[in-house]
Amino acid sequence: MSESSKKKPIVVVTRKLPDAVETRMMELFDTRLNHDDTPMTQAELVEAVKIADVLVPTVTDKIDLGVLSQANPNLKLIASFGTGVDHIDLDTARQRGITVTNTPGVLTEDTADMTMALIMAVPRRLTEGERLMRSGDWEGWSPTGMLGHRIWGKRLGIVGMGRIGQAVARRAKAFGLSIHYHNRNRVNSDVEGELEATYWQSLDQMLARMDIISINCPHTPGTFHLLNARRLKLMQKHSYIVNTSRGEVVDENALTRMLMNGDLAGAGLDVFEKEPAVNPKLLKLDNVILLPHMGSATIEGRIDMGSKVIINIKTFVDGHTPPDRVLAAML
Ligand code: 8YV
Repeated sequence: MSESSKKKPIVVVTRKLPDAVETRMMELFDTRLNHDDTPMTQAELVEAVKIADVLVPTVTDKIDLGVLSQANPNLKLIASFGTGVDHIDLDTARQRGITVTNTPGVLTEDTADMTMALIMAVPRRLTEGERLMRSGDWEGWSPTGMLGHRIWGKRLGIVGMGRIGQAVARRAKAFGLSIHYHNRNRVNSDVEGELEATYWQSLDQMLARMDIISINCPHTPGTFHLLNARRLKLMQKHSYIVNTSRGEVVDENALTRMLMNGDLAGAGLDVFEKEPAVNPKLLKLDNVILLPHMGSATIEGRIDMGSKVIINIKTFVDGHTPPDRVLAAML
């Protein structure tokens, strides 16, 4: 069969992607789009895997055993639109011979920007100030009005020193923060040297000494509630926590209790344990900035993610190993 007469693979895309990405997918594959962007139910995901050769899910789709066990035998690739793969049951996928790919690298800088924005915004009370302006209650400058805490000279502890953690560290260093980190493995000495970073093998020890903690590790079975109630209690009362990774890494209820009791100074949260649900008590706290999982939300980033998805699918259907293959052992 000639290349052009080969049957195009059926690619089911679960959410609306940027037009440029969708158009290219339509050209290359037998692509089924979700024009109105309504998140799929588990039943709809089951219907999708019954017809798909390739599934393109996002973080909002739970690709679990229930879904994978109904997949048609032609489903050979899950080309996820995003870097985190905690929404996919990787073991079941592997057992069923389904390759999984993601989109690493292209959202590093955007996510690091958002992390830095929160590291600045929480201690400097940015959104509180903005709310005051909009309320019409601002009575003008005063020497003790809206006092926050200085960023420069503070200690930042990064939990997870992968691509995003390192990109956060580069920014934070320029803002005069001293860089500390905890990671499964120590990063190479050139990187440590460039960042003037201090490695803590013990997360507990690091937590107890930092002014700001930034969560930048993936959510895996090993990092679920890594910051549990016990560890959160190790943090100093004046310290802040920022999470742009996954809500599941931090015990959200324990964190909320500590923020309510004044056992922590504040938090900047872009991710939540049960998205889109948020612990309602968090909404009432002034010392917390809440964002709707928008760490990587730039049009440039989304188009780059789409390009990666396309390259992964194209390479795979052409019979090669896709560049961003995820192996459970990598996590
Ligand atoms: C993405 C993310 O927007 O890529 C990730 O892991 O958390 C987000 O920045 C989302 O996952 C897309 O599926």
